[in-house]
Amino acid sequence: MIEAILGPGDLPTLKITNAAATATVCLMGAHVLTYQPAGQEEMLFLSSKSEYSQTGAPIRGGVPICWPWFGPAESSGIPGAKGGHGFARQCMWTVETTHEESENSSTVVLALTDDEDTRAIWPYAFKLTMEVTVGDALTMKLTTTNTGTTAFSYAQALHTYFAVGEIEKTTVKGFDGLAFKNKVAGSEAPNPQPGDVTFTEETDRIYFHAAGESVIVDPVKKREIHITKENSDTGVVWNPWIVKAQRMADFADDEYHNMVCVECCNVDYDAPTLQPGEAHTMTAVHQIKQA
Ligand code: TA6
Repeated sequence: MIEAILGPGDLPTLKITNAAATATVCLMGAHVLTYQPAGQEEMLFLSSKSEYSQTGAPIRGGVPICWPWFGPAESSGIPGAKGGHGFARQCMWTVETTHEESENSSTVVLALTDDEDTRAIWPYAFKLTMEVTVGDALTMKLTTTNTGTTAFSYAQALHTYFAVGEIEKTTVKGFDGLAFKNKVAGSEAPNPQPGDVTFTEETDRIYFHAAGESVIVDPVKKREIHITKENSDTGVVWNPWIVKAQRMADFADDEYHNMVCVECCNVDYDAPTLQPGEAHTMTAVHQIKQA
């Protein structure tokens, strides 16, 4: 079943229910808020202090879409840029299609096109679609089409917040041996990732040549979350830890214990450039497996 409901903050939201899972997708930002497979705990983290408004802070948790820039506006190179991670997550998207493929799979497609407000920030014609398939996995396909007459470059991320039992006991596999930028230190790390990613401090890393599968290993929830992707060569792992958690008004001080972001991206050298008429699709598949 796919229902139009008023979600948190009375924001228009699609509620998707089938035999395999339930999920909710807010039209503001085409923002996946929740995804819970049948018989499992919720996969995503949502802060208890998140705002839900078009004019306030972006939703803190779920799957924020970062587009057409990643990171602070100041470093985006876009004169009209305001705020972190682009404007797409604070625009109201439209529902393009909904489809129930089977009793175990449902797909919704949301769309965003340029308008005078977006063109005032970023002077290009585009169509964005976010295809969300809810089944025994959560699959998201983010497609950018250049509908204008001039080429443009952009950066993007599916900034997914995962619920974990305890960050200090959580490890993330799949980045072993990869070079990365340590955003906390503000520099490229001198050595590649040594083995699994573990968490003992604020962790904010952009991994390069990270096209492979990653796995969040959560011994407390006794589960693994497997992440595979297409057309994404960069990835981000983030946990704010103590001090940054205290600085975020839309994030409870102790919530850093129970979340980790593992993000599928096209950033840095991996940022796409589209000629008029060209399109690019980044796909991410997330599936819970018992540990
Ligand atoms: O992806 C990690 C990151 O870039 C961190 O540096 C931190 O800023 C996080 O995103 C949250 O960004 P936001 O704009 O949603 O507060």
